Amino acid sequence: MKRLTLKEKNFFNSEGYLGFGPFLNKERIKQLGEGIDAIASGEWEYPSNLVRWEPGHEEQNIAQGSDRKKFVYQIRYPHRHIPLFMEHATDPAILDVMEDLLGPDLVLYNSQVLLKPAFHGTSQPWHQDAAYLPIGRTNLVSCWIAIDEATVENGCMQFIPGTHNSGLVEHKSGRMLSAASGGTAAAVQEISVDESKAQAVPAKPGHGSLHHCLTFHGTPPNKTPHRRRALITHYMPLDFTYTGPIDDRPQFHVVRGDRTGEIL
Ligand SMILES: O=C(O)CCC(=O)C(=O)O
Repeated sequence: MKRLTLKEKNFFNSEGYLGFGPFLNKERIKQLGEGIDAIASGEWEYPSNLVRWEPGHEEQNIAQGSDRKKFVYQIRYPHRHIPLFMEHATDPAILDVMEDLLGPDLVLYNSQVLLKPAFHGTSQPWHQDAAYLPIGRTNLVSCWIAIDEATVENGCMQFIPGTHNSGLVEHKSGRMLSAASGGTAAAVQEISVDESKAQAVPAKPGHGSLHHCLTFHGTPPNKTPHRRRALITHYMPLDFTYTGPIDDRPQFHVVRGDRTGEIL
């Protein structure tokens, strides 16, 4: 074991999630937070089709300036466009934990930033990540890290323990996620769960949680004056298959093990 205790690993295997930290030091949290803000405010050039907006604020994508960042809901794939986020996705502090859960060879599937602006950050309905990810025949584990303190009130992660053993359940399509021009709109996928079983995992900046791609999870809306930004990276072993449209197939980076540096 590199970073987890046996008890933590056993908890993850039986419950399908684990609160963990710290992953990041203060300096790195500051750099990543500034990077996220620079993309969201339009200060750093970023493909507009990879930025999604809070419902009802799509028009903000053409406005520039510091207010713009108050309406960004999602920044997709930052590791593909900005070296700072690739450094994050390959940070040994994360990969050591992933190795404990997934074994010695790790492939980076993707990254995203999910933001919950103060007062109106919308909820992320209950779902399984596997409903969004066209990946077959493997385990996939997501690493969710808070950039701002995440509390129950401003939208921390919540999990339904043990649900990673349920297989992929049917999701229904909920509200639409809109992208700026050229981006793909997509419906939020949702399931109903027994919320009385939900376990909230609040996180200080730089701390977070790990979850299996079949674990039911979601986040409540942010009704507080405190914004909540989180950076999420997804990892899997080498034995994955890609089941999505061939034209959309991303590059999969091997980030740990004998084949580190290969692109699959
Ligand atoms: O950060 C959020 O609001 C939701 C995160 C989530 O659903 C995920 O990482 O799969």
